Amino acid sequence: MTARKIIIDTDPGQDDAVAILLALASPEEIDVLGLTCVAGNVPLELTAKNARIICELAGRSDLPVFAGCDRPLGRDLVTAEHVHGKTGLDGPDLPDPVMPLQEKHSVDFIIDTLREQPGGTVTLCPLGPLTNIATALQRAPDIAGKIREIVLMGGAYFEVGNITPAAEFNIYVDPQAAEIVFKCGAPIVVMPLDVTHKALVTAARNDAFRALGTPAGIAVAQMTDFFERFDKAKYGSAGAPLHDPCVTAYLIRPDLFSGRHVNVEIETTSELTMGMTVADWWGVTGRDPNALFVGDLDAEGFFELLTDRLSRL
Ligand SMILES: [Ca+2]
Repeated sequence: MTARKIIIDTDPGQDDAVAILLALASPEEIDVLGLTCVAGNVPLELTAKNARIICELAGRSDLPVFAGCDRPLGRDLVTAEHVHGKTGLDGPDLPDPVMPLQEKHSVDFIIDTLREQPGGTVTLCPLGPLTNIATALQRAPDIAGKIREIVLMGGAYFEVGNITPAAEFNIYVDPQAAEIVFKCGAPIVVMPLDVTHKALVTAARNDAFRALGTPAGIAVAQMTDFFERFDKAKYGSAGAPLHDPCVTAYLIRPDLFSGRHVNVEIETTSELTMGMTVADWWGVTGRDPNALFVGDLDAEGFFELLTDRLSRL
């Protein structure tokens, strides 16, 4: 099997960091062409910095990192320092990055890469608001047919929202962008809260990361220590959900996940339910399926994979 070429579009974020580390630790399955940063959990300046901190933690200062859109298409930016801390990567004490940020804009990198690579070979992996991806699709509609697959973290249906009662954070921040992406015609796999809330870092699982004794393992344990306080208090759960790593784990072990091909529409007008992912799970609308909406995962298998791969870094 040849490694799958991907672009990770990201707003790190501790869980973005773990998703990126998992990808970089898995070169047999995943060939990361670049990281494109977007405003989301924290403003763009910080996500572009955090992405480089993570690359350097993984020993990959050679990887191109791009800055992209600093605000949603049609709304003011909403951030999530209440979850991720002031830096977006609170928890471990990691050094400022030395590697440069690329001069090219994230959107241009996405467009150029999809045009330069053979059609159907590049997978997009959005881990934040969909602003960069939607902007690329708007500016260069020809790229939609060249995308192998979009595997994204976002949305919620049975689990309902986390930033509002109806909406998940990534989709809520830029619902107009999400609508463009879900209507673009490329194959889409969605990791909604329905599945990511089952990827819980329990104390034993976090101890396993820490016990790796490597800089990456210890940093991941410290990141989880930081953001689990929020989730434990909010949900009363046994630990924090690792949202974004579901995306990169799916690329390595799709057999760990299960879901349904359904129609997903995005609410873009109602202030009450803005950003809701209306998933036609029961097929009641007659609207054509446009996404694989994932609902379950083998959590033990997921954490075994993650711990094993992190041990390589
Ligand atoms: Ca994210």
